[in-house]
Amino acid sequence: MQKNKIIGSLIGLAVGDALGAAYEFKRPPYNINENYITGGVHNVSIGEWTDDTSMALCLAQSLIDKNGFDTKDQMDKYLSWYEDGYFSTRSECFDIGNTVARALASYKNTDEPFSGIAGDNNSGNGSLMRLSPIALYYYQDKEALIKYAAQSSQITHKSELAVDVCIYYAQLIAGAVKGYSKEELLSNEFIDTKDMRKEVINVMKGSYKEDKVYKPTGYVIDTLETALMAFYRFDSFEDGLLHVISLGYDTDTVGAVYGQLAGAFYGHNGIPKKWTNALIKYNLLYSTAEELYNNSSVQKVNFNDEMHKKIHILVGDITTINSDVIVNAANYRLLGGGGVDGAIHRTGGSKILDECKFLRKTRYPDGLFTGPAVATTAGNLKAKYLIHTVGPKYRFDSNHVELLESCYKNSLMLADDYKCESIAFPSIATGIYAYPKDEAAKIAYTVINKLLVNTRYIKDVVFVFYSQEDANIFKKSNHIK
Ligand code: AR6
Repeated sequence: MQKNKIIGSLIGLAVGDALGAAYEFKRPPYNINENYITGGVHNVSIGEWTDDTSMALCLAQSLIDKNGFDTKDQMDKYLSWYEDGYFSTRSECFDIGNTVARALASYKNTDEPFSGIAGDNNSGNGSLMRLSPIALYYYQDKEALIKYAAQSSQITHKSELAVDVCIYYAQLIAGAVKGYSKEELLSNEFIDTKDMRKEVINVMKGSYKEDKVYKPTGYVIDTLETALMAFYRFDSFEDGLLHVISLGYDTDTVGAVYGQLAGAFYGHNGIPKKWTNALIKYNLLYSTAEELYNNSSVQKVNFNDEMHKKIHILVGDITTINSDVIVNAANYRLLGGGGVDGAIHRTGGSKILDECKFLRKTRYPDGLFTGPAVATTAGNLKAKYLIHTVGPKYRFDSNHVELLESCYKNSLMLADDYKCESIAFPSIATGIYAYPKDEAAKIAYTVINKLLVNTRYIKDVVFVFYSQEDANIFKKSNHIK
């Protein structure tokens, strides 16, 4: 779900830009075509996008290359776009906003990335138009999202209005990626307005709901208001986009701004194929968005407060844990053994063994392979279910990484299918099966951290270690304090 939304946001930006490009600076009323057309001030071809998308691609690529936010690298990439046509549809840059051009000139002279132009008079929409990669990369980490949305503007647009709008809009896009409804996203409670400029608060509080003439000029407040009006008023990506572009003025940018949010909300599947298919460099846009997704889902956050999902680390005996699901590091025979398996069968009692024997007679006559997961009663344990999974034997299974990933993934998803809210894992395969504890720690944490955003029911994941030393290895391997 998140992937469709992340790709939708970047492609949506480009589609809005490309559809609007041929109408830039036109005054309404005029007829718009439901397909791309050629022409306009830059004489664009069918599906050709402009500076909004080029800059968004530079920003996305920088987040990917640098594994996070790096102002200097972003400015270097913007400069190579400006000077050499990097991420342009042509061999050169053919469209650039004044504020961006001034900031880049200043950066070239001073080497100072925070070269943004300040003041209300410089509140153009040039930092908003390229914003979505920030939201797509940091959607799980609210603090970083706000900080970097602001800084991503400040390097070219230091105006408080431009910065506040970026802070606001990045949170809307992130919320849309997470699956919030329109009502939730647009409610007064969704975003903290403290310290925001009153012009921005006025829009947030609903000026976009008014029945009036919207004029999407290059002023960031106008752009924001028009994009939100369309997002609020229409029920599809297509209808909202056609409407904002029919209003004239800065059509490509209001299209791109609307497209970032609407694309995240309706997802890639919600954008008409006639528009995605004809988009220039569609594959590049798609693969960049996919890479953003792959990177963003393994953010350095160890839990997501907003979604109330948490990863806990506990030291103790897993058979005493109070959790909906307990995972057993079993062996293929499913009939008990040493280590955690032995402890679980001893404490859990004979009902577990009876069900395991039944499974062996029915579904698993040859035993359970390494990687899959199967649920049984939890017997006398304080859990609703016991999930059995067989870890890889480190020295014998050459594909031990994939197998260990599968153990965690399949157990988590099975618990979610059973509508459970909490799950406790032992350190699978790190005992008798001799998986090095630091390597296993990284795999376990990365897989769970990545998948936890997608669970419908599971909110708490507990990693249970038999000793403090093992818990410390886990923390150290994953840079957890
Ligand atoms: N609670 C929490 N963790 C425990 C407990 C416990 N009660 N007991 C051990 N550990 P292992 P494996 C830790 O050997 O490597 C069995 O015989 C332990 O310190 O149980 O996947 C099965 O039947 C270690 O870090 O599982 C299989 O034949 C981790 O749990 C084979 O062992 C896993 O150690 C599976 O080997």
